[in-house]
Amino acid sequence: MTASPAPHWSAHLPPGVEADLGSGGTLPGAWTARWASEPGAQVIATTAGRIVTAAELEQLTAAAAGRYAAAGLAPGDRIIMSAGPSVELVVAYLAALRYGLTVVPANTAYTAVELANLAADAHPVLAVLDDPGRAPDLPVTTPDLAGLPRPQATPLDRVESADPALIVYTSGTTGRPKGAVLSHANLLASAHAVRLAWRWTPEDRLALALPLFHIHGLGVGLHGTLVAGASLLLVPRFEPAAIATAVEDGATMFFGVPTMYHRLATSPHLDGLRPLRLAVSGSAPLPAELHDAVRERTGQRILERYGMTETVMLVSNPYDGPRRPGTVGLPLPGVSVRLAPGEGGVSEIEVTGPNVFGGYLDRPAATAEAFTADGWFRTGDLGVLDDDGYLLIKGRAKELIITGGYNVYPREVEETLRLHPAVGDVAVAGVPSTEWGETVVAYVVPADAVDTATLEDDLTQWCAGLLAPYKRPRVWRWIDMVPRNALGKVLRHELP
Ligand code: MCA
Ligand code: AMP
Repeated sequence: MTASPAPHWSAHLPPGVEADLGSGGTLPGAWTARWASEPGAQVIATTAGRIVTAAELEQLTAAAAGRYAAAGLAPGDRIIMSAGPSVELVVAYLAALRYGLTVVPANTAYTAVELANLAADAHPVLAVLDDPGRAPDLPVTTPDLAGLPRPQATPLDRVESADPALIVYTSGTTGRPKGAVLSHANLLASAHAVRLAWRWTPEDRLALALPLFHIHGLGVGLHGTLVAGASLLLVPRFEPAAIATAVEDGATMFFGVPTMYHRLATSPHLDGLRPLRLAVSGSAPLPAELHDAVRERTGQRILERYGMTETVMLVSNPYDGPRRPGTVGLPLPGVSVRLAPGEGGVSEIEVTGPNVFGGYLDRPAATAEAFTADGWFRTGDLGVLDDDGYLLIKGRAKELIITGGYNVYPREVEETLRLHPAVGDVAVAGVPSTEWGETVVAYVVPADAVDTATLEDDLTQWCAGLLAPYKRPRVWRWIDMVPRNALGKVLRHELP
């Protein structure tokens, strides 16, 4: 067993600073303390010019919590949130946590079928959706909560640090989705860790163009901003030009997935990154060539970090000190990383820390499998440590495709395609793509001799009704047989 040599946390901390990763007790505890100390501080700005101060955010979230109470929701209830970034969505989200609800974020690209699968597992009492038609079987409201009764006075900020804040669904590999339950303590520890490591201060303004239904946008971008007492500029849709404008308007930080950096680097707006204090990349591997190209052309040294839904943020290149392209850096404050015994120097990354979740909702077997006997979380990622303790991610033990920062589980796509009568057998895999990191490819054995052009159209239609666009195969290959081992497991590396 190789453990990342201690003490690496100090590499992330300014001299003399001790990390108190529980400061504030809960997410609302940390945020409201900031709001009370600087009521006039700007917290949210929109590209349309709207400004929300700390005092306004306190009032807006209290009123929104009052609507949940008036609608008969009780602390501990679960609500689905699936909407594009807006002040209303942020207010509805923060209010839910202040009131003690557990939020289940869902991709806005999910079809009604995917949303229904998630609801069947999480049993939400309400869904907050841009398009209420997406959840015909649930009580729904839009992010402004206009569908709920007028607010009633209600106690706020009574949650405890061990209470669940988020249930984030990560996988459809076993047919049923798995919800990772993250407590206030887990999310708070990670927000403080990145606040300290990335020197996030109240003077910072984050250009936030990430979706607010994944940990990257929500748990790092939004939570980090609020814990730091900083502000964010909500960019409703990622476009290179919009990021350049956000920087002109005073953004000091930008967080993106590698696809976003690729698009910036191939646009006329890359220079817009130059004035940023910090540009962070995560959710998928950032090619070292892309890191180098951005540095050469703008001077910006993108800081790559590594995290997961179940663990929030784990490892980061240092703010002060060498940022090594092709590595994800050193364990963040509070996090310990080790490599399981493996062959050839590459083995599974295991982690522990206050940021690591307690388990999957109602899935004792999956939870037990996710942890080692001595309680470390198995990431399913493969890595090596360099001589200075920097972690390099060398692949995945889990079957997962990451396209544009979104996760696609080959099994879910295969099971969807197998239901089509013209499909005899099928395997799905990711192939390298410069823009997306990986692209989803389906290898289909037709059930009968058919015209493959017609079959491609039929299967494309089929997927459109059942799968979010990013999960749908972009390339179709017609094969005679799916390579499998003696146990029937698909040998993806043997696919043509
Ligand atoms: C959109 N499309 C995609 C993707 N996004 N296809 C594959 N992969 C994707 N990620 C589809 C669209 O539906 C459309 O399909 C076509 O691609 C072109 O869409 P386009 O307008 O170009 O895309 P976009 O809307 O600009 O989106 C690209 C994006 C987006 C901005 C890179 O994918 C994105 O926001 N990604 C970030 C995801 C994220 O936050 N991940 C964090 C999760 P058609 O042509 O058929 O209409 S991981 C996490 O949270 C952990 C903790 C971590 O470490 O961070
Ligand atoms: P998710 O389950 O959506 O939270 O995705 C987490 C997965 O994204 C991790 O297990 C890794 O496989 C991958 N990931 C996140 N950040 C990085 C990174 N910087 N480099 C490589 N893979 C990453």
